[in-house]
Amino acid sequence: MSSMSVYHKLLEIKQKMGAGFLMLIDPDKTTPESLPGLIDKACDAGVDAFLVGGSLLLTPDFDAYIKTFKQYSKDKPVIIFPGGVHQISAHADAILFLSLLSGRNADHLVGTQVQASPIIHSLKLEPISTAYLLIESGEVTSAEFMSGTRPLPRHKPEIAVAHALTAQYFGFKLLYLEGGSGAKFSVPPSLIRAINSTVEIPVIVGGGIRTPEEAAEKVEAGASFVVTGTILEAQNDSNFIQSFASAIHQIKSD
Ligand code: 1GP
Repeated sequence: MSSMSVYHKLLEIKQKMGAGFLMLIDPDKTTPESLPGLIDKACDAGVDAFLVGGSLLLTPDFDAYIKTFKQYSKDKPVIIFPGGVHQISAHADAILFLSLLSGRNADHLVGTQVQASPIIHSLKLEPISTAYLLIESGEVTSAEFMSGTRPLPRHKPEIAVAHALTAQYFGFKLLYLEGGSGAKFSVPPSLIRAINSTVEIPVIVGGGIRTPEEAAEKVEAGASFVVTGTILEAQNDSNFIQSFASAIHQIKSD
């Protein structure tokens, strides 16, 4: 990795490609044997960076997992997407330093982060401060259940915009609109549009995105980054991953 921060690398990807394609890998859903092939395929097919993590994490040795991951990820950033304080590793390039701003559970707003900060500091891991907003997506998701918080209503953009503005005024660097992994319905473009026309923070959209067309729709609405996990794990096919990359990258910024 170059000395440029991962955050700036992400901004550069957005600037060059119009939007970035982030692939979420859940350590609980991959085996050490399948990992090299999967990462290799993803890098060749146009994935810009990897998010690694999950809301449960049954995999016993997260550190070793990330170390192995880094052996295959070439120059693509490996960013931890933590489900808890046990998902921190010095082998990653950065960590999304999340605050679950849509919820009112103090542990997820600031408590876990206070436990994690000294560890992140001692490991010299780059934290990327990210406001995490759960958006209602048709049924109870793991993120909703595990955090014990209610998601924001999907058809009340003014509530989501108020949260997004709060994130901006707090100084968060990224805003993650999350439908939840495997969500029935992904985040509506109308909501992304409302947020994007009000705040300046780059927006990540993920959860339940199953087709390249749906991914493109998020970018057209203003998403700077699109995350897909479940569908790529299920299909595990180069052409399919490539079609997502083309859909996300086709819309260039001015
Ligand atoms: C979940 O946004 C990510 O945190 C990705 O969701 O697994 O549904 O693609 P999917």
